[in-house]
Order: sequence, then C-alpha cells, then structure tokens
Amino acid sequence: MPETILTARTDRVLTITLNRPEALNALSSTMMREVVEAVTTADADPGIGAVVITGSERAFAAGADIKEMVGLGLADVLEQDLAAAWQALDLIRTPLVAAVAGYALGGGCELAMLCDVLVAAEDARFGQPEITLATIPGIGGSQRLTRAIGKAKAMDLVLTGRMMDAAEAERSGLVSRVVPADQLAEVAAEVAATIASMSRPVTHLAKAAVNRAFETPLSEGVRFERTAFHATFALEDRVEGMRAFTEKRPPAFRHR
Ligand code: CO8
Repeated sequence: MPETILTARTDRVLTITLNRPEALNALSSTMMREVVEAVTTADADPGIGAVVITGSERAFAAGADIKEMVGLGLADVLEQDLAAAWQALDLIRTPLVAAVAGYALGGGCELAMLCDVLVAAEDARFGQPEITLATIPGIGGSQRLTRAIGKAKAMDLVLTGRMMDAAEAERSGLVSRVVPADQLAEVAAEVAATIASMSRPVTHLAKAAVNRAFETPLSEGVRFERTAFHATFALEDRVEGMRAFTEKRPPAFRHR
C-alpha cells in the first residue's frame, strides 16, 4: 500500500492524490517513487485513458522535501541522482491532468508542468522559490517554465523566487484553465473523462505530436505530425470515428 498517495479509479480515469497534508505535500523520495509507479502502471493499462494528479486544498505540492535534502552533500546527490526518477513521467504516453489548488512550488510546480493539461483553482500559486534556499530547480523547472511562459517571466520567477497567482499563470500560458476552487475536482475529472473517451492510441499520438513542438525545429515537428496523422489511418478507431460522423451517431471506439 502506498504511504504518501491515495488512488481512485472511476471508469477509465485514475486519480492520484498527493497525501502528505502535514508537509503541504512536500515531494519526499517515497512520494516520488509512489507517484512514478502509479503513473507508470496506469500507462501500461489499456483500461486507463487519462490520469489526474492532484493535492489538497492548501497545496498541490510545496516543493521537494527540504527536510530530506538538508543534510545531503554533493556525493550523496550524485550517488542518488536526486530527482532523476521524475524523468520517468516524461515517457508517459497517457495524458496527465494536473488539478492544482494552493501552492505549486519548486518541485510541485515542476510536477504540474510534467502534466499535459493543467487545471488551476483560482487560489493556486505557482513559483520556483529554490533560489531562496540557495539552490535552483532540479526537475526541469528552468526549462519547462521558460518554454511555457518565456524568458522574461521565467527569469523573474526563478531569480526572485516570487509566486504568481492563477490569473497571472493563465495570462502567461502556464495553465490550461482556471476555475473556482470548489469546481476544481469536477472540472479536472471532466477533462480527464473527455480525454479518456477518445481512442487511447490516438490520444498517445496527439500528445506525442504536441510534445514534439518542444523538442524539434518546426519542419521536423510538422513531419512527425504528418507521419502520426497518416498512422491513424491504420486504426479501426479512425474508421469508426469518421464513419460515426457521417452516420450522425456517437463513435464506439474499440480502444478506449
Ligand atoms: N519540504 C519539507 N517540508 C515542507 C515544505 C517542503 N518543501 N514546504 C512546507 N513544508 C512543511 C513545513 O516545514 C511545515 O512543517 P512543520 O509544521 O513540521 O514545521 C508544514 O509543511 C507547513 O508549512 P509552513 O508552516 O511553512 O506553512 P506556511 O503557510 O507558513 O507557508 C509555504 C507555506 C510558503 C509554502 C512554505 O511552507 C514554504 O515556503 N515552503 C517551502 C517552499 C519551497 O521552498 N519549495 C522549494 C523546495 S526545493 C525544490 O522543490 C527543488 C526541486 C528539485 C529537486 C528534486 C529532488 C527530489
């Protein structure tokens, strides 16, 4: 049984709730292992079409666990390759929805950015405050934040450690949607259920195509997209999707 997360399954959606409220969901090494394992297991399950990752009302996650890191030296972090295991989330094909209320700081902001659709409550606050601890982001924050909101804002956040509220995060392009706090769980569940109602292999291709935009020049990305687009024509679900449209009925996808 996991110690630091709760999981719940509804139909084709797995919801992972970070559950160390006493520490504002600080991302301990146990939590990292448990989140990565739950997401990796879901990714291998054809019955799951989307995963929601969420926290508490007060905090999505207030960063990596500072109390766990305080005594570490260089040899320790090199030996443990601290934070490397989070990279496993980069390889996940299943769409991940982050539902963020309260603090998403440091590693918490980085975990939210590792997700594909980021739904934020109006009271969400994002930041990379590592500089105030005399360290820097370690789970891709300096890279993903810069790609998401541009150099000017990323430098501001990473160098001053200030937080931005949900409205600024939405204006800046970090979050997909901002909703009242009491609707966060419902909206995130709806987004996930909508994604999970699509053909699973096609959601994987769509996610991979969008992610290509971050890894390659435009011409390469467009080429990748065209190949993936053509590949959908080999799927029964693509036949069903287009046939259902012409027959004015909902599609009955096989792979969902
Ligand atoms: N790590 C460990 N414990 C934490 C963390 C944290 N990141 N954040 C909060 N807590 C604990 C507090 O110590 C406190 O515990 P206790 O009651 O035992 O003292 C409890 O949670 C409640 O926190 P506060 O009393 O501080 O609550 P406030 O409402 O006063 O403040 C804040 C809330 C502003 C969010 C404040 O807690 C805070 O500043 N937290 C730290 C934020 C931070 O600096 N995050 C970055 C951490 S470094 C990082 O994420 C690097 C990522 C890359 C490396 C990955 C390696 C795995």
